[in-house]
Amino acid sequence: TADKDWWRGAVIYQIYPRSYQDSNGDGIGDLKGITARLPHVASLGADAIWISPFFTSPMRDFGYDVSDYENVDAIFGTLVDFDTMISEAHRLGIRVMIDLVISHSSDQHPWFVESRSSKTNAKADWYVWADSKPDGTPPNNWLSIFGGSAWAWDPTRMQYYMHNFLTSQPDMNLHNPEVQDRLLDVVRFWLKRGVDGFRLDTINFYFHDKELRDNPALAPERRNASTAPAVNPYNFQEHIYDKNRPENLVFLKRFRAVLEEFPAIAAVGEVGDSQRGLEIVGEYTSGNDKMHMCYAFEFLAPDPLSPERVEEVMEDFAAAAPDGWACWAFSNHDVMRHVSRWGSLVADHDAFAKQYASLLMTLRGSVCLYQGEELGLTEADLAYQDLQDPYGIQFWPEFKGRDGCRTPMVWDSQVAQGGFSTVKPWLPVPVEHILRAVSVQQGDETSVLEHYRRFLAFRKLHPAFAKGEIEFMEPQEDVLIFVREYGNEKLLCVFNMSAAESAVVLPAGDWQALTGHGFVSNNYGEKIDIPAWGAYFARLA
Ligand code: TEU
Ligand code: CA
Repeated sequence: TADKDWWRGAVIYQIYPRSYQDSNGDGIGDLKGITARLPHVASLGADAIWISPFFTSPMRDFGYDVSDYENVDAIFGTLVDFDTMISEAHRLGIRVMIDLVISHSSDQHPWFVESRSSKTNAKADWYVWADSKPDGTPPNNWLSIFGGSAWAWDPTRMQYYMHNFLTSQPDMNLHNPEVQDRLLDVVRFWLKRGVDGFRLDTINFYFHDKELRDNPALAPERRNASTAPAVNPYNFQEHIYDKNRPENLVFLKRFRAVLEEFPAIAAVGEVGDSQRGLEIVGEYTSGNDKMHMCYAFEFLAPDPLSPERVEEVMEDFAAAAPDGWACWAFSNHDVMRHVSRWGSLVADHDAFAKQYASLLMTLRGSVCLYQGEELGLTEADLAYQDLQDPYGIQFWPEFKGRDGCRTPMVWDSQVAQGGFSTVKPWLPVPVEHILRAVSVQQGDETSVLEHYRRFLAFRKLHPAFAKGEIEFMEPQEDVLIFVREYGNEKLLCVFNMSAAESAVVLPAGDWQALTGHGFVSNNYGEKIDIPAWGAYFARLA
């Protein structure tokens, strides 16, 4: 597998290991469980998996707080289980990307334990430490995304340390070259074990302003309510000093050079920024000497996708970075599942889920799918007592947190817990999910699952979808129309993004139908009637 460019246009299937498959009856998913379910990923046609963190962790943020970067948490298994998982994935033709969470570590990490022990220890400068203001308050106005100041007081050092997320997630000081070197060794550790790439958590948070300047307030007219809910004061600041620093570009080049020591490795960065997300994705991916690809939160936002919004996001990105590369996703482990987020009022749930599946599969860029999306799963409606996510517990009930998209995968409608576990799982399995289990949809040509399989194959068959130029036509009512072009192939894509049938005039040309869904007809002319949530694809003869 020496295809260095495999990532360009790839479909990456995200696995949240706690919730994929429990193999030992403790109610929590694990690596052996993932290995057992890899044939499902292969049958879907995904090119790679991205596994959310499985490293040793006190699990305050469910693995996004790492206390040993070079080991597997006992709850998930062992390094031997990891090796078995990789070889099985490779045998099935699936590449493996792992989640690198190096902007912060756990406060239980020995590096932080040492760093906080004094101002003079060997790792004293490995984290972001600062004195209080004369009146004892934190050094500046930086905020934590999970609530409150970004600074926590340490009574031993008599200083504050910085944390962008939980107080148990202290921010590492990447200005220190020793820290960079050690983290790049972590990267080599996993590359030697055979991984094919990384997802880089909070990649734009790596560096902070050394002068610790206050972030300016964000002018109300610049607030983006759709990507940054007003319930969180974090969204009232312009984040120009606590993240998005220029030093990061230099570090990302160093990081990339390490990847280049190994064959055919790829990295996707997570850019969390509600104002400049696409621009930053452009900065980090242009030149193909930093990140291979990144994702921002534009399509992970609460706003329903109108034809105009799809065009705006795709064109803004192209303008920000003509040679950059995006990775699009509609769902992940941090946001409400998109069929609930955008389609809560839609009567024909399956048609809606299929529509968005085919849209995602025909966009220029790479793609991340989130486990359960291929089943059309809805956001689970959990009670407060069921919550595990500290973010949800903090902002309940205005924001319900991220547990609703993290409930267990459903495999088999005939057994308890949908086949995920033999005991009560760490989060409940919603009854309505059982009706959408893999066993129910498998082999049913009308199912959402079979639709995903068909459209992953369709995307692979026509490289114009992943790589071609994209040209938007004027939307007709709520119908999104674009043309994709690559080599000799020109493809027309038409999506009715509404609950009403629409008559659409096709652009001039001898369009020959390839496929469609939501309707059965072979009588395509220059005008087609396209039903609610239907789609149509044709190729220029
Ligand atoms: O998320 C970073 C991030 O920006 C999130 O705060 C995101 O905005 C939020 O979850 C949306 O609801 C990454 C991980 O994906 C997330 O699971 C971790 O909690 C976070 O980093 C800290 O490591
Ligand atoms: Ca388990």
